[in-house]
Amino acid sequence: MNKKAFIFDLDGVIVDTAKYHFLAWQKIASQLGIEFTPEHNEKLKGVSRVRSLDIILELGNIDASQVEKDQWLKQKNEDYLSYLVNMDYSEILPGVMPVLEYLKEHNQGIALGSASKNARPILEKTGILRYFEVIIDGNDVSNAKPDPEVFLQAAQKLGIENAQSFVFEDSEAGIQAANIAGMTSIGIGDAQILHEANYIFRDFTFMDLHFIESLIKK
Ligand code: B16
Ligand code: MG
Repeated sequence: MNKKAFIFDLDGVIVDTAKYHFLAWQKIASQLGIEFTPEHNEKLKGVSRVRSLDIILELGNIDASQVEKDQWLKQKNEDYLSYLVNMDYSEILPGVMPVLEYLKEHNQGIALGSASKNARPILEKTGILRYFEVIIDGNDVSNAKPDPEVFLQAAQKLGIENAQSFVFEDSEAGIQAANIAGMTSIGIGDAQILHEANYIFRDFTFMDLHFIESLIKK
């Protein structure tokens, strides 16, 4: 059987939670008097919560104690979670469902490979948890993207070779992680930011199911 691994990032690929991360980080940044723009936010995509805070503090040249950092991390996550309360099926990005359905119908390996520690509740709230045979998230890995750990674990758990694995990613760090893992990287988003990807699509509505069919047959 031609079973391949299809590994999906979550934020920015399946759902647009990046906008909620941005709002929550922006609050912390403005509290600290740091200017934090959507351009800065690009650097946080796919990056862990702890590393994201460090990047923001570096932007403002702020030295903080661990106690202060823990407080801001807690505040950021509580604020972020408050945006997720009303999340439902309607927040799944256009074009994602036909791809998940197609892969399921064709008995392909489907995994989640996300840096987020909130991945499971998001999949539950949007009602798509059942599509995923394997979930590897921020609770399972010790090395953040661009380290390939999250994708390597996903493929291994699916029992599929890295070379037979395809990764959908919206972040530069995630594309680098997939490439380092020896997987095929498929960028979802801005072609300039994701130029290192093997394939790039503006979003899933630009991806024909024939493309997925061709990956399965590869
Ligand atoms: P959390 P992904 C990543 O998810 C986000 O892109 C990134 O902005 C966020 O900081 C990270 O998850 C951690 O998320 O605070 O929920 O644990 O894109 O890898 O699915
Ligand atoms: Mg992402």
